[in-house]
Amino acid sequence: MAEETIFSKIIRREIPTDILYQDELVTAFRDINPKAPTHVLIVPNHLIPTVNDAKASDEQAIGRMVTVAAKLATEAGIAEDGYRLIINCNEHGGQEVFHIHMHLLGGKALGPMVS
Ligand code: IU
Repeated sequence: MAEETIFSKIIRREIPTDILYQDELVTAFRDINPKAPTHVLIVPNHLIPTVNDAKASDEQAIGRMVTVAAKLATEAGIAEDGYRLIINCNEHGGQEVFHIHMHLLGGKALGPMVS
């Protein structure tokens, strides 16, 4: 069994967090250390440590992460200008919290991806 992270506590609302959206599959909340005017994390409610651990049975939750990101981008008024979705994986990807999360970043021109 993978070890829970702080995100499980956020999902269960055991830690005060700015939760923007929650349903039976995913939860979205503001990143505590925003890197852009809009910086939201969208996570599956059940623990999947990394993208490498994603199974066919996780596809519904992972797909929901994308549609919820688009909904939140629209609500934030950044959909038309555009935004970036990122999922980091393991050390080279810069993953720090081992519970899959999609970053929704926008509200300014982010420029090209860094190498
Ligand atoms: P990463 O993809 O694992 O590198 O991103 C982790 C993100 O989780 C990072 O942007 C943190 O600011 C964010 N975060 C958070 O929003 N709340 C927390 O309690 C913790 C990390 I720990």
